[in-house]
Amino acid sequence: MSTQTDQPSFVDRYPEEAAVVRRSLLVAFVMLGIGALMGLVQALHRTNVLRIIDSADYYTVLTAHGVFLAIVFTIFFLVGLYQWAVTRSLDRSPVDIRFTHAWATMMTVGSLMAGAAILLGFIDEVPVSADVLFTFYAPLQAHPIFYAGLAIFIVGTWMAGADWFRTWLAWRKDNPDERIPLQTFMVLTTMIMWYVATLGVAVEVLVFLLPWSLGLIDSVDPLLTRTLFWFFGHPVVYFWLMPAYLLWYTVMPKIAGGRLFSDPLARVVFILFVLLSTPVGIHHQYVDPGIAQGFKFIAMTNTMFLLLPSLLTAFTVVASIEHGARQRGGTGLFGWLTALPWRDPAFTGMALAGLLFAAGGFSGMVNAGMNINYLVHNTLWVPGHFHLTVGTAVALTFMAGTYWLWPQLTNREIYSRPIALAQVVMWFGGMALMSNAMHVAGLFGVPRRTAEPQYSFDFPALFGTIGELRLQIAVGGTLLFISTVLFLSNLAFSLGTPKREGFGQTIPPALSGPEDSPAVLDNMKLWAAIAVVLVVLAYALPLGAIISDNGLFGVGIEPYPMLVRPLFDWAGATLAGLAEVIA
Ligand code: HAS
Ligand code: CU
Repeated sequence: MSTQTDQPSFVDRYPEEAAVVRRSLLVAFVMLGIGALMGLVQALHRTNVLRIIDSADYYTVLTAHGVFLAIVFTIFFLVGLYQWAVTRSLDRSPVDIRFTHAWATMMTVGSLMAGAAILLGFIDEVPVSADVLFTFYAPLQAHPIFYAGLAIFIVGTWMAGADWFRTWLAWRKDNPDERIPLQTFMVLTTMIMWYVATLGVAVEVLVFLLPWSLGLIDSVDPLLTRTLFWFFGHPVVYFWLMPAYLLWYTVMPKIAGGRLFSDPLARVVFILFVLLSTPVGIHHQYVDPGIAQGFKFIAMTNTMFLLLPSLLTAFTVVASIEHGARQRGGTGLFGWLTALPWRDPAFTGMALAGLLFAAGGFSGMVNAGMNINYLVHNTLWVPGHFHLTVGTAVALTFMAGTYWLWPQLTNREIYSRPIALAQVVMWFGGMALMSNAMHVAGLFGVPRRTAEPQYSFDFPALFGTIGELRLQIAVGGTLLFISTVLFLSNLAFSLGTPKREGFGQTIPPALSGPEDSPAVLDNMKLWAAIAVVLVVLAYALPLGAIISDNGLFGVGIEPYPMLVRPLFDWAGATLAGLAEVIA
């Protein structure tokens, strides 16, 4: 958290940009609150501890939980953080701040549309619902407002990326010989990955799901739309992770009292994500019929390479905080650990997030193995995995990062440091309990995504091992909910702490700086081009095979007449009307 400094804070230097960042974070936190409430409801429901909803509404709750947290909370936090990072590291305002407001508004409107479509599902009298879960697989179908909202939200993120690229290009004109500052480098590489990845979901939604839910086409092919979804659905997990990595690489060493160990390694890591994030999506489809084993094998191999950037991150980030600890007087092989600023919730939150990510990364490796995946796929193991990754590595890092960032955005201290510390520790404890139990329950075959998991095993077993796991999940989920309430109320009270000066922060240069890294690393065009080639190699054949087997809209369904049929109907009716008038 902030210590007194004589630097002007971010909000003093860039008041309007700080307002955009604050607003984005606030939207993120509102979504976090709603999503967390849904999480509590479903954790207690499916463990049969407390049932306040009808099981028929379970998918509405689960969809709200997944979309509000995994899509809206994460991405709104990302755009706020990245706006801060670009402005700060280039020391420059956006080229046109109206454009910045425009994308923030687009994203908000899109989220409200998709969110409303989901929540209206609770009201039986209203014919709008979107109980399609956060993966919105066909043949589950949502109201068009859901897909349209999603599309608008994504266009908003594209505009945000364009805004940051524009700012960087303007900066480059004035600083032609300088290396891209690390934080901006991270933002730009993340966005290149995002542009490539979102092509899949854009085609899925605009060409298939939206026209289908509008009734313009009769059917879609579930395999094709799923494959397009996972084209996007794997890289989206790095879209959540990369802003957390930005905080781990650039902020965490600073809070630990040290410096980033290696700027070149950090650049290499982000480039590896650009190259490898997308050509792996089929690892979510190992059990899908209709995709040849060979393509699944290629996806598995690429996934194993994709472990590299995170393993490099584990090394670099731990080395950087060890440096910090030694600067603070820490000694010994492991003794330095005690010299870290454990009373600082920003540090402790990020460090605990990293620790649980080591476990989440391990369960990711298990998922990625084609043969072992058959054991865990569609079981509670998978939610166990992603609550450690997106639910902790990402979400806890974002909350911890907020404790550090918020005073710089508002000139107000966080209301209570001890509550903040308790909050991050409670998240760690709750998640350790819940995720571990989910992993184990998954190995017992307990399925994911069902309100009545007991169908899959004997009721008496509920009182045995699985019964205990059930309680661990309920207790863990409750702790997570309390932790979220503490986070949000601490922040709400921080809105009222007195304003003062002295919250400015600088980020010290890396031990091995950009001058040590080859200039080619900054060649954005080159990496974007290679990324596209790899995606084409990984996806052209499987997509081609699916389309040649099933057609675009399902076996035996001719897309052409279907797409133009409404047009024909309309033209026919008009002609008939005209003929009548003439007669
Ligand atoms: Fe995953 C399913 C494979 C990472 C999220 N994943 C999911 C789903 C989600 C998700 C949401 O191959 C479910 C989707 C659905 O609804 O069906 N995942 C992987 C692999 C990785 C991985 C190989 N996943 C993530 C991340 C996510 C995420 C990151 C979100 C942010 N995942 C899969 C597969 C499936 C899957 C299959 C499909 C399963 C199925 O059958 O449905 C890797 O990227 C993981 C690499 C990570 C590591 C860990 C490195 C450790 C670090 C810690 C450093 C420590 C620090 C602390 C900083 C190798 C970096 C220091 C502190 C001190 C005090 C010293
Ligand atoms: Cu994946």
